[in-house]
Amino acid sequence: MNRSITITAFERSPDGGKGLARDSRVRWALEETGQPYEVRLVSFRAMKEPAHLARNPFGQIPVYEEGDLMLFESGSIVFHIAQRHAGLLPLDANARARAITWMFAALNTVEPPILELANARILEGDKPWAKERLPLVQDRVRARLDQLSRRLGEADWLDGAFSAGDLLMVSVLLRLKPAGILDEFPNLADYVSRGEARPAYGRAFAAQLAINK
Ligand code: GTB
Repeated sequence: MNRSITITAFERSPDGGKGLARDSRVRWALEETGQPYEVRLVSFRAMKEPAHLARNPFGQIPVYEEGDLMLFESGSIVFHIAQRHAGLLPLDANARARAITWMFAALNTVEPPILELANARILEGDKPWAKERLPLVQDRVRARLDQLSRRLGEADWLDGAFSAGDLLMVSVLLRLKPAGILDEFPNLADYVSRGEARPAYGRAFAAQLAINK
């Protein structure tokens, strides 16, 4: 059986190669675990057509194909990669459960207010109520970052060695760079920089940039 890996990414990412689209976290996980992969590029129009909807019912990227396995949802894909290949989850059962908890925390607790902020700035910026709402949304992000910052403290990573939890948390926090809020929390800004300095992140970033520059 053909077990080669193919992921689906934007033919042209709206971020112009900043690496903020969610194929980046999947590329990063594949690079951390040393898995070669191919990329299928899709246009916004093709994403809503039946062929792509069969791969992802929400008409989005990323999609992951490996033999007869087809997955969507970046968190699920990173989890799958981390379970199948060494390097992203500890072997000790309790440490593994905690790393998985951080994966969920990144996607379920930290990413939602960050997405809300991105929507408030980009999609709703021209609405008459945008100016009033923006500070509220920014403060919700600050409240989460404050909690995360206190937990991280002076540690390099969230719970011991770098894990899929850090990979997702750094990926989520990267989305804040354009808003400038990350710099209000120096230990989180350093945490993100440590993630970006990983050679696997560098390879993933360069691969998406090569498509989008
Ligand atoms: N929960 C899903 C997952 O984690 O996989 C969400 C997937 C998702 O939102 N995909 C987006 C998409 O396909 C691309 S990543 N959108 C097209 C559509 O819904 O029609 C989100 C994204 C887009 C653009 C930027 N940017 O320009 O900075 C950043 C992130």
